[in-house]
Amino acid sequence: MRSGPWLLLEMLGAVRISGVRVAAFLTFALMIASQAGAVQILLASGDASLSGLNYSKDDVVSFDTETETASVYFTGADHFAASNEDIDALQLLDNGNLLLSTKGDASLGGISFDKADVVEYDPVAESASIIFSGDSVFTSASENIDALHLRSNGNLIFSTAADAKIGSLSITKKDLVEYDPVAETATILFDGTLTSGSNRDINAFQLLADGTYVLSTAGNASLGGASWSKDDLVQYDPVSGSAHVFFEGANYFASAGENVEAAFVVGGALEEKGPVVPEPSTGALVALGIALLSRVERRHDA
Ligand SMILES: [Ca+2]
Ligand SMILES: [Ca+2]
Ligand SMILES: [Ca+2]
Repeated sequence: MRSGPWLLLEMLGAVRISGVRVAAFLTFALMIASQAGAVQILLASGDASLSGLNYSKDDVVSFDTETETASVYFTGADHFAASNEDIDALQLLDNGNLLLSTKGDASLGGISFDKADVVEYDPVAESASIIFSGDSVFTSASENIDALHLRSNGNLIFSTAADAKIGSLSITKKDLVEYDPVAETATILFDGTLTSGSNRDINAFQLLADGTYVLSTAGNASLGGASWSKDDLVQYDPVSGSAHVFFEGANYFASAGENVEAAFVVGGALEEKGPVVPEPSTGALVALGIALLSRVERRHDA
């Protein structure tokens, strides 16, 4: 099946030889529109209402950026041993298991863990294992992991909810740390002093396939030309230093001041990078197609 430029060339061929050329352009415009920016975001927050869906702080919600609808992806009450647990970091693994951390002590899949731990949970088998034991890594006490991403090489990238120490390494809640569980070494991946704002505590993170970051913070923050609130999600390019908001919570949460505390973009890719460019509507793409068609026809008539 042809795609991209090849398909475009075939469409242009259809314009010259076919009586259904407008339909061809409409099909092309609709195809582009349906591919533009359709992303599934898994997220967790406090008890909230998102796009009309009421959910709890122990749930994971799936939000579709194209249809702007939300559905419950993981119902905490069906899995946690106790009610009112609070998910504060998550990642969906390729095998369907969830990596998560909670804001307090919790039990899931027959094991108990605390806020500094990262747990891998199999929601089908309802079994769990601790893949990162915070208390055996942090030199400081009572730490809380509030953002995480397990790399394919086995390293765990995380943030903490307060200043912390791993050996001689001092960490702030605004930083991202990469921990190598084999060498038992930790390094600062992202220096929180790069951000500005009232509360730059990173509380959601994902490393995307192209090397860019998904970030959220616990308050208002700015980085790379973008400013956002705690209910937003940002994509940051550490190479170019640019950032843009790709999920604006104020558009979808029923209440102001919600806090996205965990997020994972399914598939690990966002199509837009760099500064925010308003996405063209289907109508605009159809109009562009018709305008191009009339130019082609005029040239053909000349
Ligand atoms: Ca935690
Ligand atoms: Ca943090
Ligand atoms: Ca947030």
